[in-house]
Amino acid sequence: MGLNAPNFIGIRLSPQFQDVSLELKSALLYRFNVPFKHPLKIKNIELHQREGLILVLTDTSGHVGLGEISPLIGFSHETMETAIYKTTMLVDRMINFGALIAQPNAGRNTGWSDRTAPSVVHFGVETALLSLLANARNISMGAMLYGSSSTKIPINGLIQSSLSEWVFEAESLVSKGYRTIKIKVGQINSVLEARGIQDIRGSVGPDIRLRLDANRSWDLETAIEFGRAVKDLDIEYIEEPTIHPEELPRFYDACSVPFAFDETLHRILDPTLSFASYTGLKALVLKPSLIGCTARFVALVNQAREQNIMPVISSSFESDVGLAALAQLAASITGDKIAVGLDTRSTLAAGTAKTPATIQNGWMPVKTLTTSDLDLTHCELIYHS
Ligand code: OSB
Ligand code: MG
Repeated sequence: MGLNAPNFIGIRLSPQFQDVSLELKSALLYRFNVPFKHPLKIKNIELHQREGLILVLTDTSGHVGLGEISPLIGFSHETMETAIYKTTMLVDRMINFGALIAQPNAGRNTGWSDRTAPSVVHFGVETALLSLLANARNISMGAMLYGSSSTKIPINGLIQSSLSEWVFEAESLVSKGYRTIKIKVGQINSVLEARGIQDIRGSVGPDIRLRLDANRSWDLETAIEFGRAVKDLDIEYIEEPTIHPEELPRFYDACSVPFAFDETLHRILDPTLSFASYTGLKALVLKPSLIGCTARFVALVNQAREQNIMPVISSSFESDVGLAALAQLAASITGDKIAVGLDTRSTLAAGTAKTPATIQNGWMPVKTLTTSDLDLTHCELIYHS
């Protein structure tokens, strides 16, 4: 990292963007509500629709940036009302602030930023600003941060169905071209689930990568029992197998199945804690809308890279606008190298863009979005300035 990396609203940009500045002119905030095709069950909560906000920022030169702010019930700590309140406050403050200018080496607060804003608000507002800067230069927002970007990214196909459909679903994902599959476990009996994973491995063969996610469903003993039953199946990693993340090194000691942090990264971590002390830690699953501001997201990516841990960008069931931001970030951070967790759009019956980024052969095309790409059918304008 060059010392002279320009810092824009607390985000370190790629060194060629020393002279970046913008002055916001106006903002529109839409509230959307789209149904899930089937009720989505996460953490014992059943969701029937996805609600969220789409932020459209315009600067004084007429460039536009889009962002999405969609708190996920059961994962985000804030309600929609708080998100709306914090977003409008932040946007008002930015508009009144005047020119936002990148500063060399700036580590300090820029004056308008709100340290108490929820991470989902940081994600939406910061990606809207980055998307504006990127649209003005005809590049992707990942390139604003990292200088380059791939045009498509590999995706881990997601299996959330019940055990009896796992093998069918896995085969169907493989026939569609996915090379990495993620299966949600920890839903029913762990012994049966371990057998289900054995069946999946038996049917997809050795070349497909298998990731598992237990969402902290198990006590240590159950996790180890499950781990031992799948340890010869070449599991790439299992996300959050135990209720208490402190127990993960013991889990790995007992069964040698690599694990990943996901939920654990959604709270403030002890800054002296090193990931290196977690033997068996294979990946950080990074959901930018849940882990804090972009600066923290970038810091976690860098920490992962330094310690040879895979950064795996993942969605929180955002609509098209949020997914486009995540895809652009992933395209610059892991590019065509690491399959990422963005196979969530197909759970929604509708979206916020006219043409969603369809996954083909297990790859998602990386697109930038602007106002003409928006589908506002499911949106209601709730604020403008
Ligand atoms: O536990 O990984 C999770 C989405 C919303 C909330 C939690 C999770 C998820 C996903 C996203 O699984 C898809 C993926 O990571 O492949
Ligand atoms: Mg997870």
